[in-house]
Amino acid sequence: MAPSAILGIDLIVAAVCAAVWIAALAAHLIGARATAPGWLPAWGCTAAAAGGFLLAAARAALLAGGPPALVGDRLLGFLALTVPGAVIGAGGLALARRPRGVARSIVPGALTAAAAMTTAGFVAVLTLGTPAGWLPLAVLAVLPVVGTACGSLAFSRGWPHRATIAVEALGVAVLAGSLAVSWMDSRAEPPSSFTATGHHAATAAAATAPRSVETLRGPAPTGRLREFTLHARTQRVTLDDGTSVDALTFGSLPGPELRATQGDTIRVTLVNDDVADGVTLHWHGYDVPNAMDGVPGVTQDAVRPGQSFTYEFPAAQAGTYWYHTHQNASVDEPKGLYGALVVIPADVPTAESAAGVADLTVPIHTIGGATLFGPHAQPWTELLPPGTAVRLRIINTDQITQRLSLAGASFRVAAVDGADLAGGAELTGTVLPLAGGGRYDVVLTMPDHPVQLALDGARSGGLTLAPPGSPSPAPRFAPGPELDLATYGAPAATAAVPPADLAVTYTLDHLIRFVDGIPRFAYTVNGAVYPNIPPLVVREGDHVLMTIVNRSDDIHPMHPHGHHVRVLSIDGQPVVADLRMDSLEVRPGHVWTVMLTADNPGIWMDHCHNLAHARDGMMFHLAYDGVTSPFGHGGAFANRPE
Ligand SMILES: [Cu+2]
Repeated sequence: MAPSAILGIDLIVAAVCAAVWIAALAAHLIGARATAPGWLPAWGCTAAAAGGFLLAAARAALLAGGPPALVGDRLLGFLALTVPGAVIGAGGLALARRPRGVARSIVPGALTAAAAMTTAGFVAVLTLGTPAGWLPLAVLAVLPVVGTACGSLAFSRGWPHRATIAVEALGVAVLAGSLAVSWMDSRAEPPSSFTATGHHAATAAAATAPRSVETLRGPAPTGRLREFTLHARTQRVTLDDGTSVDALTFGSLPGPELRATQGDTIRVTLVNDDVADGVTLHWHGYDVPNAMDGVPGVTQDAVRPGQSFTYEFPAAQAGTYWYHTHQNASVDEPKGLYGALVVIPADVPTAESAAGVADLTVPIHTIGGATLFGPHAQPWTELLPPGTAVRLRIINTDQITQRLSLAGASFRVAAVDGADLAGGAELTGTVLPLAGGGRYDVVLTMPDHPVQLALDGARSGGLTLAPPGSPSPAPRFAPGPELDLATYGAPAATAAVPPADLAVTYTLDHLIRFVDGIPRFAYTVNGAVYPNIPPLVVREGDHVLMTIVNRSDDIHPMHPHGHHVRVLSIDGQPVVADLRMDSLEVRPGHVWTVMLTADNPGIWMDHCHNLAHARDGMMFHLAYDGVTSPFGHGGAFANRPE
């Protein structure tokens, strides 16, 4: 069984297990009344208790089959809370079968304890996370005892008509316990702590002098200077299907495509006309100097209405990238503050320089119920003569994974996340799953009939490449097997993977935590939420082996800023090619191992690019030893990086 299935079923079984013990307690309490039917206290209790035992056995079998890294905390909560609760409850019922006497008064206390402890066992599933600390577990274990004591007291004082006190005390105790656990794990580290920790602490004295992120700029401009100005503004946009949306744009929807040639210098002036939240420009996948990364509160202050900010960086990497605001990004990026950034290798023929070449950028974005392919909500047709060498630069600017089909021609995936992928086989009918924020460059030779790019689940839209004069039917998604990035591309020399200087594990989860002081079902990294997730502190030149474990029931497109990582394995399967990515589609239950080479000093975000997940906690810093930031969360500029 897939680990995500184990965790999901365990959540349900734990809830039902708690429910049947609460039912057993209720049967006993109601049965104590003179008017209750005689079978209720005897058979009702016994049946519920038997159900509780069977469910506990089911949890044991389920968790025994899961990898310890994924189910360790579940086992801990199960063994410490659910099992003792079931034993105490069943023990109390067994004693009650003896002749009337002292033993009979044990039953309500035992059943209250069973209900409280199995409920705490369920709460542990929602709150503990990995690595599971003993302290939160101890808090959860103590509070059922308090609830049990209060409940038992109600009986010993002869308050059978107020027996609901027992259940209420239980509920209050478990609620208090779960909030206490969530609160403890929500305040692990002080925010903005970028001092060296872990293996570097001993050598921190030898570190370079402190440097501010503001000093981490690129070299003096070289090559041609490519200058652009982007005006961020509120705009009502009429789409080509006739509908209108209230958007935030960089002048158009999507923002203008910025194109440069490798070796140029890119200079972009961002002017905020009237976006009240403030804006920044983050260059997604482009490994810019840190001061140009556009993260409010880390590398700059948000650009308020009427203000401007100039970004400048060398066009060192060729490939397909994109830009978007990083201020209040979970709200404002989906509204339209995004565009494509394309850098062409200096020696490659382009549509401008050579005949028979087509190079189309296809940012895909969902807004107001419409799916945009580029600027088009309606099906978009491009007329191309047969034999044209086509490159489609597909960008997923949405939060979720998008599944694309390309029908009518065989094709190759030539680049992933902007980085060339050599030796990929020709594909036919293969579905391309693309992570939020991710990119594929797909190449094909135009046949003498239409080729259609379509999105799974889209109500309209899509791209048709059609020979002149041929009909162009509306694109439809064509199901097929999915591209497996682990096996695609030419084998890379495994010897080229350097030994790791540092190994870290990040466990992604969905747990109850306090975010901005409010308890929520949050997205956690190692049990904590931003800004309390300890930063990953590295030194220049470090090779960091990162293991990313997804224990939640959502896909998390993890996005390290400023670095491409080399992907070593996906869900345990070694990656064949030299695969470099910046947007990792970590699916539920999957484990990725990647190698990050610390070659771009600064303080960088590493976060889930489902931006709502980032807002709800799934965001931390990759900080180079000795780098400091004068910027902060909130403040006069209301910096909100998520
Ligand atoms: Cu996520």
